[in-house]
Amino acid sequence: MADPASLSESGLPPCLDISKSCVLYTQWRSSSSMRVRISLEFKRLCPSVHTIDLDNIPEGYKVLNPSLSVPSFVVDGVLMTQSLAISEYLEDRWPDRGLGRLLPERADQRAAVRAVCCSVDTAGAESSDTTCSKAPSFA
Ligand SMILES: N[C@@H](CCC(=O)N[C@@H](CS)C(=O)NCC(=O)O)C(=O)O
Repeated sequence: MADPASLSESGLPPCLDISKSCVLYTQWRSSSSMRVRISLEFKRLCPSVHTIDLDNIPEGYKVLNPSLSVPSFVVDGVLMTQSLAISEYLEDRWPDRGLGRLLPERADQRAAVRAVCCSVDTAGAESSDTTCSKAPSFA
């Protein structure tokens, strides 16, 4: 937990600029991308952020991530995919940053959190109305 003396005017710990080494590729209607954005916000980390239009994916992104999905997180040129894996990477690399831990200390409690994450992930994969490309467009 952050030392109260280190909080900014907003009451939140200050952001750490990681934009030189970390890039997030995201999409506003992507629940998986939202998961990573929440983890980054929780850790108060600010990567470089690029929005990918999933209906018109740029050629460069197709080369970067041939699965053509978001989120992608690139650290020092190394591609990471899968929102849960990216969130656990953030936890492993910056365990005590920002608002604290994403995962509890106790092994049984970590298992419980991971079980919830897996069930949300599975529910998303099995539900057709969470397919991002089928979400309504308001443009
Ligand atoms: N299990 C993956 C799911 C990634 C995924 O399916 N992302 C969706 C957006 S939520 C996507 O990019 N779909 C491609 C499309 O809609 O064209 C994760 O958690 O990152």
